[in-house]
Amino acid sequence: MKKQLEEILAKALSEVDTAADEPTLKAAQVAYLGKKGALTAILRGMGGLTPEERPVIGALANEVREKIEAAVGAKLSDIKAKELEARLAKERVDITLPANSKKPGRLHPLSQVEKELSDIFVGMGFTIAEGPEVELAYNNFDALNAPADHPSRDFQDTFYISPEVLLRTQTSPVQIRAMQGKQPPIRIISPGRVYRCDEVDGTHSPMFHQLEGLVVGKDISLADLKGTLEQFAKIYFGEETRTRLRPHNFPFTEPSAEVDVSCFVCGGKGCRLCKGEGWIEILGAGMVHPHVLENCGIDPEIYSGFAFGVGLERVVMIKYGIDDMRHLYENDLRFLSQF
Ligand code: 2NM
Repeated sequence: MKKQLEEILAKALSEVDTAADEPTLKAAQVAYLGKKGALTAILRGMGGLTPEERPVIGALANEVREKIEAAVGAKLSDIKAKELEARLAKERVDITLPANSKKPGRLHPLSQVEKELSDIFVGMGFTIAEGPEVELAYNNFDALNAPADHPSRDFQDTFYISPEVLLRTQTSPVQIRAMQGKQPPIRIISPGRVYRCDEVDGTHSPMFHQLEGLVVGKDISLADLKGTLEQFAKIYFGEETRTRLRPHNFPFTEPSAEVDVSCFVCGGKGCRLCKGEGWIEILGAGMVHPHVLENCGIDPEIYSGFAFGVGLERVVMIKYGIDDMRHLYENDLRFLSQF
């Protein structure tokens, strides 16, 4: 019987040792230590032993059981550790791989320029004002001193909704609303969409964008206008930029001017961008006409003001050398992703 026990121990230890996974190990455990196992069968047969043999074989059988149990326990931890190791190796994440990058979106170049210009004027103390794109003809024309027979009022140039209501042709009605609602001092800019009944071509669109500015207060002079626009031009186009005013005519300003900046590409020598002129026209401006102030309930004997307007499409096209305005509206990512 002793020999049998020793054989069982040897076989059990070898089976436990070669078990590669938990089910095989459990099967070996049951085969030797289970109710119908080999060791249990031996213990059951101990009734036929002599009283001298019984304690010796009993002790040996216990020893064998303990050894098998210990071996099963050790092997189980071993298998668990190996399984964990395999899982960790399989699920390993390589944190040195570059991230799956998502390309962020961006603002349309028109919106970028609108923001750049707005930021400069906000930095000078201007507040951003907004108003409706569907406007009263009064705010768009009459209050701005445009006589009933002024060519800009022509049905051919303006989208009328009714004789009294239209799509604004400039953002000046926003300034009119500001002056109607408040006594000076006023210092606002009004960026936004405007509409004119134009055929689409490389330099025209029935919808485009403007940014206008208005300052009204006591003793506001042409010097303030020139100084403000000069400062703006230096910030936007570079410190060396010079500015000049050329006489012009608008119904809502007197005097009126077109404003040129020295070419930021050639510095004034003459190049392709400025067409050999050395200057680039960038703004319209002037001193607010006394009639306009009066129309808005502001006394022109006490207050004066200046105003200016810039076309944003024009600024974008000059800044980036874009030759056709239609690129700005076609939403072609091959174009837009360059900005
Ligand atoms: C321009 C050019 C010159 C202008 C005038 C006014 C107002 F309401 F004060 F009369 N707002 N904007 C103005 C003046 C606009 O755009 C080329």
